[in-house]
Amino acid sequence: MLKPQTSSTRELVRLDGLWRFALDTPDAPRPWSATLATTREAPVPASYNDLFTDPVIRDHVGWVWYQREVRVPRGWGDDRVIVRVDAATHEGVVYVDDVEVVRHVGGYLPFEADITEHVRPGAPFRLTIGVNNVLTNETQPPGRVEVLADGRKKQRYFHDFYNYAGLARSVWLASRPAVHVSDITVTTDIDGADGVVRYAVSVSVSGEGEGEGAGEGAVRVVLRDADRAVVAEGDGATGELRVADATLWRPGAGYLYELAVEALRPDGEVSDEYRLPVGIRTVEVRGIEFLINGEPFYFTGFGKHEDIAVKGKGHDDAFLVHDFQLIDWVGANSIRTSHYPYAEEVMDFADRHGIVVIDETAAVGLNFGLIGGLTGQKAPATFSPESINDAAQASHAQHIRELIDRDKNHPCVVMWSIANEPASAEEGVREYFAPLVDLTREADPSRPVTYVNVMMAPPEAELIADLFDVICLNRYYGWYVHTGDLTSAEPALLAELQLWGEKYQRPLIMTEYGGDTMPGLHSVWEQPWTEEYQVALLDIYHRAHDSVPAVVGEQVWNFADFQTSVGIFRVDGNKKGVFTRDRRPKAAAHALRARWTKRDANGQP
Ligand code: GCB
Repeated sequence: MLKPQTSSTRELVRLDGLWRFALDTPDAPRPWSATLATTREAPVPASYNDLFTDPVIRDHVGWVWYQREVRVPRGWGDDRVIVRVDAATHEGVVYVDDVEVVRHVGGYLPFEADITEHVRPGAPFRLTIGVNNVLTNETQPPGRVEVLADGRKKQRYFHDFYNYAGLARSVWLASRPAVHVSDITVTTDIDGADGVVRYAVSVSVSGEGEGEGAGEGAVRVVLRDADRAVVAEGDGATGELRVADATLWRPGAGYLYELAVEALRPDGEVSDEYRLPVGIRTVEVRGIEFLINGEPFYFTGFGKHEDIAVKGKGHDDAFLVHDFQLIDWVGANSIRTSHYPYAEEVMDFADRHGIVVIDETAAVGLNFGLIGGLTGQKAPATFSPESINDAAQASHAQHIRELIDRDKNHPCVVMWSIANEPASAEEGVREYFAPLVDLTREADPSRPVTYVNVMMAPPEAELIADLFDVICLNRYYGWYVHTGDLTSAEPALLAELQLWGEKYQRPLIMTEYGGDTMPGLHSVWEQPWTEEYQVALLDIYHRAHDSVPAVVGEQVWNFADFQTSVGIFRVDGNKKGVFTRDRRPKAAAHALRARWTKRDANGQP
């Protein structure tokens, strides 16, 4: 799905700001049919959970309503009018006045509706968006709602970050012509000094004669360099452009061309223009190497979260800029969008600044083995008709398709991660994942595919690693096992890494390693939670990474402290951040800086 934009044929109004806000209650039927009976206001974009002091809002399970008036710009009479929601966590429904115009499940990906038939240029309408935070076996991520003896509902889930909800990304009103560019797929190659840009464009017609390819006119494309000079041109809905002496998109140097795509009417007039940034680069896995532009790449960086005080998962440009400043300062070259697709602003920024991204789905917590915990309860099977079943797999498949559809043209994305820590040693896991891997490769043959392996599924027990191009490992030696005993942790870690390397002969990335750390806590001994311990723990990993040739990357867990649900393992959230939640460096940040700033942009020493 193309991101809305302004161009010579398109306009855009950002609907961010304060909206009327109310929880759904049984005594308020059809909250969309009139002005919401509330004095409460909530900002968009922001998660709603931490905004208000009322615990009922923070702990609410179910629908909430956002509402505001919107006026369609006067000049949009000849165009289609689109409402676009960048994300509604986890299900969204949009009403224009009394009419439902679109419904979407999947909390971290966009959806849109053509509302032309329901609005008039120059006139206002009432825009109501319902957002449901409920997680089930069939959502990404999964969860379940429990009803307590006193009737309260509690949302349970099997992942570590807090289930923030609401409209955490922007909402847009966009115009576009009836005959419009509805999709573009770009892949790139390098041929000697030339860059090769292959493109495929879909043109759709909205309104009369609606549909993709309906009334198909011609397509023209023009590729410009960063100085706006035309470097290649083409005609037709698919084609290949050659750029002589191309400037490549590289880690640390996100050079972008711009592909202007024009949909032409039969009379040759331009109906629509869409401008897509294009980075020319290649990605390839060869043996135990991960190559970008044919050169070995070593990932340094972090698993992150979209997580800040008050706004929760609300996108914030100031934090975007600051986080990437810190990533640059520490000498890192990459991130993983753990554990869900991030705001498109993040992906665009990474494109422009040459930050390498492992793009992850929201399939986190497909692992019921962790459920019983200390209660002694027997954990249920993860993959079974009663739990993660065919319907869950179909929803996971749809989520992967939507992610690739959104992010396929980002040069920063070098690999898809289709799940974090599923129960990959449990029966049924292969039947579940094999079709999803096939689907991912089919949707995007140009990028490697990975999944992130959990510590409880070591190479002796694991059942799906051979399906993937790269094996990502989350390991907590020195933290969840061998706690406070790095002397035992180090050889255990090294032995496991060597086993993975020998068994699979493909690249390994340590996508999580770390330990909770209270800033300001110090000790001369190996004391978990101290700043010294975090540094010493990271060190044992670095020695192991440096000695196992198949390891092609290290991403510390986590970039910053983040909020979680309550639990005996968490003190106001997860404290494995190298930076605090307000982005102050712990000692580990300086230690990582000393290691990573000695490396080149490809992460090579
Ligand atoms: C993991 C998860 C991550 C958690 C982390 C932890 O393995 O992938 O979401 O936050 O462990 O700190 O326990």
